[in-house]
Amino acid sequence: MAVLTFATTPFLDQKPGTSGLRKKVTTFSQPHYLENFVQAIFNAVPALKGGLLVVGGDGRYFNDGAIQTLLRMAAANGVGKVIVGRHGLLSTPAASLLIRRHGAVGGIILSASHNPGGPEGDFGIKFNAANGGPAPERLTEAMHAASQVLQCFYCSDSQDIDLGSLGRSQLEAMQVEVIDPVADYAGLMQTLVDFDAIRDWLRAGHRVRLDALHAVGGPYAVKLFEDLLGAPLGSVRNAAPQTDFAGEHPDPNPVHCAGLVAHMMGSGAADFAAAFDGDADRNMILGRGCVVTPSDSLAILAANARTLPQFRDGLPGVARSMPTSRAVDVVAARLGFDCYETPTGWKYFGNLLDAGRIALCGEESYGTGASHVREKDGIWAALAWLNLLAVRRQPVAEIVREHWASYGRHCYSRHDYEGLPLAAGEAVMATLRGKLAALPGQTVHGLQVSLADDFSYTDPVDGTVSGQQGIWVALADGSRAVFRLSGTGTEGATLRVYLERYLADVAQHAQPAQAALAEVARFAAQLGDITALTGRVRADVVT
Ligand code: VG1
Ligand code: CO
Repeated sequence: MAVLTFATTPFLDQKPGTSGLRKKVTTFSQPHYLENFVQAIFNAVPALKGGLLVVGGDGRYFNDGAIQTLLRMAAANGVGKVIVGRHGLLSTPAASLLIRRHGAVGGIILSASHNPGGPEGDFGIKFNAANGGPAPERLTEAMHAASQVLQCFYCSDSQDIDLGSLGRSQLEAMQVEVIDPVADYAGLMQTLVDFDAIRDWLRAGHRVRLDALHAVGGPYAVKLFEDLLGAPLGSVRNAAPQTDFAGEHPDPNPVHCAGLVAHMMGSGAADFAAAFDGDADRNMILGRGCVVTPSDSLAILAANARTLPQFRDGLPGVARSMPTSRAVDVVAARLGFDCYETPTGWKYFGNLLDAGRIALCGEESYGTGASHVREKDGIWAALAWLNLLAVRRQPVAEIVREHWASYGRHCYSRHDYEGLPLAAGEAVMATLRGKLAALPGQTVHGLQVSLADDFSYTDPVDGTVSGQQGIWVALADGSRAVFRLSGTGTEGATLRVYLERYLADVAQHAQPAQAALAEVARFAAQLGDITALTGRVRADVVT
């Protein structure tokens, strides 16, 4: 074995987005592309020399080869020890847990999360810091900067490591430990959630359906829901991780999980269902005859926090990303804890969680999580909901209705315009920015604007300022429209339009969200000049 030095030249596009560097597999498999970014990580995080690194991925196409390269480069860069999941698998929340539990300097997660996989699909790589959370902006900026001046990378010429069997081996001077990807995580869950209560609830005849969407959540879900909680075999669907997610989109929302939604709307529906994304950090919660919006899910978990052993002592505070509905704000105000509004992306919750200011947080994009790790956690969210059902002994739909009756309903929807030419996406944002100053007081499509701004966030813990995080427009009737461009896509631009309308009157709560939001949707489309600037008359994905 020998450590070799390879001369290289920078790739100009190695700038991490909302959650790591995501590109097409075809981009990542160019000579030196992966190696350059991995070397940029090592250059930006010198503490990895001699330190402990956690490595794993969601098992998508390119995962296997990339992990071997990563291990050879880690050894060549002097990493002391690597902990890696068997077969190179780790869900994102499990990786976060391992970093924290073993005192690692950080972790490298190979995932493009909810993006499609396969040779024509997407791949991604992200670095999580010692707190287990996604690298904060200053660190991703340092990685990007390192990638732009890169002249060489270091790699061992060793053989592939056998990742199929548990145990320790040596690669150059680096120790490699292959671990069971599920064990620590399953152990942690049992300290947070009342498994006995859920077992009783299941024994009473309640049925659950969990859909892993052929992704890494499968083994975790089988262990927790079937093995440990005793749900019948087969309760977890699509449980075997596949490199191309069976050609499907591993994104748990009603559009990409139409079959699951149909089942839950039908006569033979289970009592509870959930689906997870490619790296198992997202969740969609469903009950018989209902899909719970992620914003409502966060608010309902916050309102019922004390039913969960993890939150027995109550919540210090909660946080949501800016486009997430304000349903949780209303709960926080009534129950008397703080509520923070952060930019989109889990990295912004890290400081608040570390400082103990919040213990629960979420995003409208089917992300919910808590202080037990520093990532959103799909399986945990499903367990927290089951805990709630086991305590309240009511159907999901009834819990949601009662929540709305008590707090009012925040009707919510996200309209995505995908695969736009970059210039078109940027034109919509520029047009909106140009209109901002004059907007308050104006009437557009019959709706009056009360306030509007380009969201800027000052981290209350370390003072970091993040500007231009999305344009929000608040209407006089309490509705809101938010506009931003996706930072996880790999093709052109994706424009996200987030719509919210507050209905206090219980007599209005039963209406379908799209009907309740129709006016706000027209307002937003007109304000952003979306048809004129993009040529699109309607959104591609409405969730
Ligand atoms: C999207 C979501 C965001 C989420 C991010 C990563 O980002 O909107 O809320 O944090 O994906 O989630 P964007 O920039 O495309 O809107 V995951 O499950 O892909 O790690
Ligand atoms: Co994800």
